[in-house]
Amino acid sequence: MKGLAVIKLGGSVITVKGGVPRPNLVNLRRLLKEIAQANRPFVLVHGGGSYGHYAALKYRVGEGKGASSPAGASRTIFNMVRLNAIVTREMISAGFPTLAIPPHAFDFVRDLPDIFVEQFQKSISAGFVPVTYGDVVLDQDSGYRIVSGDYLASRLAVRLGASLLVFGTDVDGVYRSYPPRQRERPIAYLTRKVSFGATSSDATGGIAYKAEQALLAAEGGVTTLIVNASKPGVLRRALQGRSVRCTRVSTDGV
Ligand code: IP8
Repeated sequence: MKGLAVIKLGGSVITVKGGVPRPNLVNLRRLLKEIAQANRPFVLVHGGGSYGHYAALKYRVGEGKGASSPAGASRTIFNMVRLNAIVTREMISAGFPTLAIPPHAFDFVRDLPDIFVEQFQKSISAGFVPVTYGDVVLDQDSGYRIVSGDYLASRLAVRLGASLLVFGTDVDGVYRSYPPRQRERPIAYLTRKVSFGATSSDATGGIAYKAEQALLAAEGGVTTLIVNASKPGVLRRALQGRSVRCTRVSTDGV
């Protein structure tokens, strides 16, 4: 769909870090206002933050069926449902006719199931704004597994033919060093040839995984940006096609 933007809001931006799940309503409400100001069709994907990652690590859901149990997976799913209910409530308050599409209701063996993608197409056609999120999903090969919001955002952007994919994070982009040196600027154009600093401290692979998903979306023809959504105005400007300090993900090194 031409003009469609897929927006991934990172859990680090819309929740408060820590073992106790807590939303960051100040950021969430500001970002929804910015999205409204940008005035373009969009699909929202959100991450897990203190709702998803703490539970996923505690119950070892990311390590698969051998290490974890359906009971732990179920608690992790419930935490994400709680966060999604808050995001949905705030989207409705911000004026968006929101329709939540929970990944855990689908079988994700190999790739996004067609029926999942069709739910987005049908809900957009019916006038809704769809929202989905990183979750635990069924997988007929492995039983169940985690899918990250980054993966969903990247695959949905390609499959829905979106024009723009914005990863809203709490940093200005991807850096050559990890942790970034003082006053280091983010990589302006990330390609497969550029090496970057990365660590994996969460349940879904951190910045390296995000960069890979962003590269796959760019290779699928979607303009892809990694921006700092915790800075006021950045997401709005990115959605309006204005220049922002960020990492632009690219296939050809331009
Ligand atoms: O924060 C994580 O999604 P992400 C989902 O987008 C769970 O990686 C359940 C940890």
